[in-house]
Amino acid sequence: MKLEETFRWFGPKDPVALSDIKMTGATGIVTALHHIPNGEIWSIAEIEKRKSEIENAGFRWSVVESVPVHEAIKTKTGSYQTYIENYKETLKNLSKCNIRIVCYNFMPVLDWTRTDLNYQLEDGSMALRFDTIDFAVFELWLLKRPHAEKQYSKKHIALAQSRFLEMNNEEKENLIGNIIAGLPGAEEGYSLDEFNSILDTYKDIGADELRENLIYFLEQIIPTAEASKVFMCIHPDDPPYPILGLQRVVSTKEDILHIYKSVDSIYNGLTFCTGSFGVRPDNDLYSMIEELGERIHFLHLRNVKRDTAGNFHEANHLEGNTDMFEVLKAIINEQKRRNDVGRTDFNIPMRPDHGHKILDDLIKKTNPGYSCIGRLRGLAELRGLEMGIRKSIE
Ligand code: CS2
Ligand code: MN
Repeated sequence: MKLEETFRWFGPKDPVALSDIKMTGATGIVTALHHIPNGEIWSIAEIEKRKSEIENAGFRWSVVESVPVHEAIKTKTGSYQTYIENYKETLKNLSKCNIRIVCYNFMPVLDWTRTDLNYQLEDGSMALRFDTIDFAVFELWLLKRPHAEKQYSKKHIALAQSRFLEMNNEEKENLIGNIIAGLPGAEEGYSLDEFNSILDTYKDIGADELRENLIYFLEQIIPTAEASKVFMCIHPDDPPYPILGLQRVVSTKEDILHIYKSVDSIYNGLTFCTGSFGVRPDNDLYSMIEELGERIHFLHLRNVKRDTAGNFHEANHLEGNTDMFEVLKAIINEQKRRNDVGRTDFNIPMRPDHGHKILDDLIKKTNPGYSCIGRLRGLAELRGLEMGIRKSIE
């Protein structure tokens, strides 16, 4: 009943090659056709081409992460119906190629967001970090988002102002790039001017409207997913709360239960990301796995270290605020439940999500968060923890 060990690979241009991933012990690959513009249909030929690259290297293409959701669908404007029909065609084509788990997210405009991509830890490794004061500097003085100050306390504004005054131009450019250039796997990157205009498209979209647009999207595509036997699994918001005046509605257990109930199908499922959910101290990950487990089709296991001011950075996989022992115990209980009711999907694909830059990662070009050796360390630690738990209960 072992979890399927997977590794994310961004395709032939990824500085981490399939031959590198082979040595990590992972057997499954998580990837997407990142070269196809957001909203276009993925043809069978393009899917098969990528699939054969993966299978020729001795892997299974276990999960698509992601088939991106076009902004027009999230705002339910313009050609959203066309993009929904295209999404359905992509799902049918993936099914014809026997690829059956599709991750996606519904974060408006920005995908996962960090302020620092090279946060130095005391052991010399580098981590990704979200600093709330730096983020305020970006929003208030670099982006100059109208009325943004209303969302900050006077103290926060004062702290951000003094940090802004200390920053040189290179630091300001770096901060802007980190936030809007789009991190790996994200759908879009923007210039500062483009960014302000696209934020505007969401000015009348509050949490209720965004949630309605998500449910509408699911009501349209889940019947196709069911017919094609493709398990959809939404990835939570990262960070898991509204930013830049943009709402986020996939951040808590209640958000997921609403999604589950609105389209009641096993094919309307979840990517359980301990890193994203774990940013919120009010998310009890262990009970969330118990309650949401039935439709968890994909696992991102990583850890974050939070402070009381809302800042966080990526921690080593077995450190940070989340007890990964308790997480894996809860996952193993879910696997047992599936086995007991005769479900065969208990080898849930898992990936070590992000990793620090360590050792040679530090002298090589790597995608932020997607180093080779740092992720390898995470995978190895998770593998050992899972084995220890499994053997102690067998
Ligand atoms: C990660 C991201 O945010 C996360 O937890 O899984 O790196 C993910 O790749 C992006 O959201 C794009 O899918
Ligand atoms: Mn994740």
